[in-house]
Amino acid sequence: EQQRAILLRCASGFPLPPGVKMSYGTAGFRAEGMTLASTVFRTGVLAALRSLKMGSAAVGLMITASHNAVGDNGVKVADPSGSMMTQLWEPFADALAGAPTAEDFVRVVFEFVDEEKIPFGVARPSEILLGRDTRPSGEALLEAAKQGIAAVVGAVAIDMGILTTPQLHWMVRRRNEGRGASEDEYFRQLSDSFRRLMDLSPEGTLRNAYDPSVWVDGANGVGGEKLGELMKLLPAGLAVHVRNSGKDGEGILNDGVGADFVQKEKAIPHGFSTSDAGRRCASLDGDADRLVYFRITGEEGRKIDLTDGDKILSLFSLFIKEQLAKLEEGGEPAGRARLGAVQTAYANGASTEFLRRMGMEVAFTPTGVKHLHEKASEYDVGIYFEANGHGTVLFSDKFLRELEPLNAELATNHPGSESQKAALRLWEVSQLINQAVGDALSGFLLVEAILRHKGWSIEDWNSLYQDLPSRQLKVKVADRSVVTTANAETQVVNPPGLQEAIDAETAKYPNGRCFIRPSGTEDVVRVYAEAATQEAADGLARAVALEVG
Ligand code: NG1
Ligand code: ZN
Repeated sequence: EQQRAILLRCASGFPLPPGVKMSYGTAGFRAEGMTLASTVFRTGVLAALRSLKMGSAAVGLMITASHNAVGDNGVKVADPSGSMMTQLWEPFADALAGAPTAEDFVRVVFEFVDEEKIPFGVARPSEILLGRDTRPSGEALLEAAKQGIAAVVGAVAIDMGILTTPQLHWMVRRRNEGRGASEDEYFRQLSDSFRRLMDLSPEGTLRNAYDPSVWVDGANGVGGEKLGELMKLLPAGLAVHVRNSGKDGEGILNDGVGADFVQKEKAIPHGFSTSDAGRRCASLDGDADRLVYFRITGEEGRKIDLTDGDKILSLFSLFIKEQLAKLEEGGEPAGRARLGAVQTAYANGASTEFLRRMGMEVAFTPTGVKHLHEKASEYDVGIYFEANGHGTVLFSDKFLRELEPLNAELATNHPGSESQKAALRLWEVSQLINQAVGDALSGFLLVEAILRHKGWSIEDWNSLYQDLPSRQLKVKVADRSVVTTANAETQVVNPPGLQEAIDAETAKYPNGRCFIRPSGTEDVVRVYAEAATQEAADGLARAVALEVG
């Protein structure tokens, strides 16, 4: 009863603005920053309840709108494992956020508490780790989250400061493993495993086209600054030049910069020019959970060669498969690990074909890392990437246990056999790459380590396969929720007749492929088309966009 009174009093301080309809979409709640205070307060309550439900394990609450405009903001919850909050709780999140009055809100909370048998008043405090990106609305929203957490008896907020999204997920996971979860430890783990991977590069590689200099577009967000800190710990042998780091005067968050811009527009971001032609460049998004590479071509009429998430997936798959093959040659059981790649319908068709030709198992899920992550965790080694550059590599406990004895042996038997070195490399990859969620900083270091290992330039990497020409469009509609899909979003179910119309358009184009789905983060329906030529892909996307809007 006391809890009910506290919640009611606190919630009354955060009324829902009229006309706001929130839904826990692809990546939490997103909206104009100033309209979000009520939603963030309520998400604070949600996070506290989630922790109570999970035996008071630490959970995370991140305030960010990723690649969206600087005026937007958003909020999402990380589960104790460090991954996205279970989808089973999303309907509750929607109900909480949508409750019209404070009284309704409290009623929804207590109905759910009963239903889920959430224990109030347990002895062990529930910890909610808080993070936010650099958006100006972040500070006030963080305060709202703290108040939401404070309104739940037994819950405590721990403010971890300004972070990348993957840093917060990493911290939550580490904290629940009973290991150090500070930012220093994050940087140390990444830089140590990167250094050891570099030390494991073969002596004389067949090719030697790797250039240690790389230029990184920080999207004027949190990633550039964090990369700057990480660089202080990196060994010589990698020269990182950060641009768009968000310092005063460098430009606006995600405005003509960042991974989303580079990938969707296939254009040169601000801060880069044709005088950078030929250089290996990378681009992070606003909260540093996406990574793409690009090379400015300097060719007439052509802006950049994009090396997207699909190519990162292909590079990681190739490297890991090679190391597993060495283990197998050495007669190690770990070499027979089940390796899988996970993609969405946005993956370029040429990447899927490349992976399959390489002998990879490829699975498809709907958009959103929560789906990809879950699928990838079914493999011994599961690699997932969205074309936009969000992804990581997941290692099962069973697989890591098989590697451990090999590592111990190597330590006492230097320099070790090829299979032992392969085991050690895979072990270091598992330490470097974020096991909680896709992480642009750790992904970046893994790309660099592999390119160096292979002695490859960005062109070598890019020529693994040629992308099929593609086009993505956004269509504004009155109500995007009228579009529903099935089969990993490749088929429209509603409105009736629309899929037939898309099929009819697609049939007009050789090698055509096209699908539409409502965005979970923006008020649009997305159209994706692929075809034999760029003109054809553009034409198909435009024709289908007309059917939609
Ligand atoms: P929506 O708006 O649902 O398409 C976008 C991305 C997702 C994912 C989320 C989270 C595309 C086509 N979609 O989702 O892949 O990254 O944002 O930020 O890039
Ligand atoms: Zn992001």
